Amino acid sequence: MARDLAFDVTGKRVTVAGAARSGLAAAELLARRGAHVTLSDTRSEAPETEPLTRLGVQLELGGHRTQTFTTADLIVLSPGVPPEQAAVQAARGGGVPVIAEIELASRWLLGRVVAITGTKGKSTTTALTGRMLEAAGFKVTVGGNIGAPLSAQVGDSTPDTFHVVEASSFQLEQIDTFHPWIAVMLNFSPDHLDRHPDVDAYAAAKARIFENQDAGDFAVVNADDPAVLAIARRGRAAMRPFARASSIDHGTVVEDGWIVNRTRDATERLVPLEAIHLLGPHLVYDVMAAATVGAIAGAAPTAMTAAVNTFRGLEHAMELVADVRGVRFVNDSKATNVEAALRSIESFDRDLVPIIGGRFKGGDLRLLREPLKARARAVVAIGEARPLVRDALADLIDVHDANTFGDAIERAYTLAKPSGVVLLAPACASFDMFRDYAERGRRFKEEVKRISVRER
Ligand code: UMA
Repeated sequence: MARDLAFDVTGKRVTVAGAARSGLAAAELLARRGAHVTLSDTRSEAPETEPLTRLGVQLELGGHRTQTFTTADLIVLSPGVPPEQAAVQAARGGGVPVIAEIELASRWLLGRVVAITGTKGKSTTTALTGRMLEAAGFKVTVGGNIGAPLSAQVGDSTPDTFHVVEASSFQLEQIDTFHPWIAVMLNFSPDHLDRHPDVDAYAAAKARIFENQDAGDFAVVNADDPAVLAIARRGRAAMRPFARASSIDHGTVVEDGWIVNRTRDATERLVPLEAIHLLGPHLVYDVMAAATVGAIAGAAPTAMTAAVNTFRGLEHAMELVADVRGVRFVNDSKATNVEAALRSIESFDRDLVPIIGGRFKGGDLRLLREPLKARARAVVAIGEARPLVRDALADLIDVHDANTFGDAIERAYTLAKPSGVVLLAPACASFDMFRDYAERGRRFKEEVKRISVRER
């Protein structure tokens, strides 16, 4: 499905904002397609741009110069660059188009796009969908907000490729023609309120995933989540719901221990629940969403089941790290919002010691009160959000402040002995202490390894 073969940047001046993963890939793609590219970043330290310099990409460091933006023919934003800032606004005001990196890449893709969004579970669903389609023998690329930026995948795109793309609100906010054949919305709850002005703006950004779809496309939506249904109803694509709690007469449901595709006159078995080896019952939804995509794409149930059977989950997403003298350590560093932490906490019955905190992004930490009361021995609070965690929970449950991340893990281990679970489920972003959630998760695993060696 060719997007816009007429889209031509030859000889055009293009400014790319943000010189990290997305920006570097976009700049390289643009330069290879003949554009005069300036890569602009607020940082002063130069990134690794040797191949780009050879392609003629100009580097502008230490801030976004308004002139670099207002004199461009096109601006491409990395997802982490807020579009409200002065240089971008000045250019937009002067009629310069501003697009997201996934929008740029999608204009040159030859294959079909399967885009996956939601507040929680995007990465797991994206990775699993990729595995299922691969197991079924299709040509697949996987990326976007997870792994390689979409711009890095344009070179591999052929008409029979499925591009499985994790799409965040930051990326969707700046699309224009981005047109998924299948768009998946897993769930919706408040998140990223440090970047979006309010929940409505966050929802509006997410809703854009359906915006360019038409009747030949599919919207795979969680029918147990009323917010998702409300957003998806505005679209034109054929609805393919999945649900566990609500009763639906067609779509993907669980029946007799199987994920099945129910139509008005038949039921097809897709994947048995016993093939799922993931910690956390909420992950069944992610498998249902992936199986729905697989069924639409024509993947055989046996291939999908084989992919699920060998899928042990993603790093930093309910990752079982170690069992140290009866205490289990679980890394859910990707639980960067309250809703995600809630699901993570609800995956355990008792003797839980969650580590919560970091940079608060909004949401209501008090939603954790009842689930914690029922199953946690204590909470260890970390980072900038310590006072917020204490205010939300301390009258109901012991809250221990930790000064360093290492202290937090030691303290949680002591509290969880002899047979509890130490769960890193921060409900917050990591940026007050770490580069990103992945670095936080890796540090957690290093500390656990140190404890495990010591306790041998
Ligand atoms: N920068 C500017 N101007 C600004 C702000 C930042 O120049 O106003 C510069 C920074 O100095 C830095 C660069 O922009 O050099 C960072 O850009 P970026 O934050 O977009 O980082 P990338 O490495 O390009 O990563 C982005 C996504 N990051 C974000 O959405 C914040 C990655 O998602 C994604 O994997 C990658 O593109 C490839 O597509 C990460 C993420 O945390 C995993 N996503 C959020 C989430 O999952 O919750 C949405």
